[in-house]
Amino acid sequence: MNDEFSWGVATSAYQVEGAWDADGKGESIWDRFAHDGAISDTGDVACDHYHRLEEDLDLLVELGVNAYRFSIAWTRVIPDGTGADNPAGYDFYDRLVDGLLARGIEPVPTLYHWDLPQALEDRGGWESRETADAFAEYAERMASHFAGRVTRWLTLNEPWVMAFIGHLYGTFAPGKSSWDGALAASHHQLLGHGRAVRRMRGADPAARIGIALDCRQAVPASDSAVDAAAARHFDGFRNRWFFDPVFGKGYPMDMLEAYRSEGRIRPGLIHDGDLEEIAAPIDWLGLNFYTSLRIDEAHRELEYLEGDQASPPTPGHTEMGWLIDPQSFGVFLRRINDEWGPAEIVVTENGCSYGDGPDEDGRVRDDRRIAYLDAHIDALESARADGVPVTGYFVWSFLDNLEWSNGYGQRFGLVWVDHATGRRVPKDSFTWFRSRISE
Ligand code: IFM
Repeated sequence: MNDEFSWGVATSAYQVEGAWDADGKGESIWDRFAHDGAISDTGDVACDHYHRLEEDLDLLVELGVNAYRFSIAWTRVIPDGTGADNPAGYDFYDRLVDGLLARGIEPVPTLYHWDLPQALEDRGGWESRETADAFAEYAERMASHFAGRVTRWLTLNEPWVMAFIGHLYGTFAPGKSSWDGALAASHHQLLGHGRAVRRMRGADPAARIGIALDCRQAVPASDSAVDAAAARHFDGFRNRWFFDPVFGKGYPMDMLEAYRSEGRIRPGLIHDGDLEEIAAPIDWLGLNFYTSLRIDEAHRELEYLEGDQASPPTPGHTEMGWLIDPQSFGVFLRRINDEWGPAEIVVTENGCSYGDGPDEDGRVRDDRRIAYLDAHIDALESARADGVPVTGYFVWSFLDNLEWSNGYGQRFGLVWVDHATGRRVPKDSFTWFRSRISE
């Protein structure tokens, strides 16, 4: 692991790789969801990173980063999720990892960025306890295969999104919608995380393992007691439900009681010993931060539908409709340190969507992205100066990519991608980031 601060960029497999069925890859829930027409685009080609690997690795060198966060597509290495390996899939990630190491860039893989094998979904997916074991088995195989080459790992990316957008709102794969299913999916992901941590340590004692949790800072919309209570409830739904058990505090009692009284949790979901397994000590926390929300009584749970779809974007918001609030970034970093106390925090995602493309002279002038990133890095530096142990920062994203159900219309990259041809054009923010991290 680097002793120096990690400056990097992040991507995920389904959003950039393409080659959805190449060289023995199995079908994932996102392949199925997109092919069923649930979203307007597909990741079949995406940024064609699978075939443009060398070009993209060279771009990372040009950017000057010392770390690169990517995800492994489970179905590329184990097409059915359990059982036989696919050697060609391992070969792709070997080339990626070795290509990074040869260029002096640390590989930081995420094991699960929402692309569950469809074969596991057919057996119940994350609503089934068996998926936690399948995940732990897959994690162990990866840790064993990459031992000596990969040190820092992330188990899950943003389990809240998979649980609630995938299983309650239904706008992400697998497109389900029930409270008890969503809470089962959240619990089994966390159980899979805890089991994976233990098995990965057995496979590679040198592995340094974390999880990437996303958050929404919840700010009461007014001074009223009702809005304060709504913000607290929202914080439990969105943040504490994941942070508390990972850091050994169990599920927040207020949320357990609320969910039980509303009949939202399946009886028997949480087994004796599960919370101890989920709290398997981690070496570092990955934090994904984008925005905050003003919460009132009417919006105490439906944040994604109500908050994220603001359209058209207003000043002070990105093109996702997300409020720009670097101050809340600093608040949340300090809170993590005070409330959960991880040894290290790495900001595994931070960034913004703006559609700026090449001007007549071919240059992409994305000044709004530069302003967003600059303000957030300043907030991070200030938290560090106050003693918050932040050891890395990754921009989301390296390339303009498939923004899930928003398709290719939302662009988060430091590199503009022409999705018709695959042509890459580094944006002004690329040049700016290179110079900011070399200061
Ligand atoms: O694109 C996503 C990413 O996959 C997970 N975190 C948030 C990003 C922007 O929505």
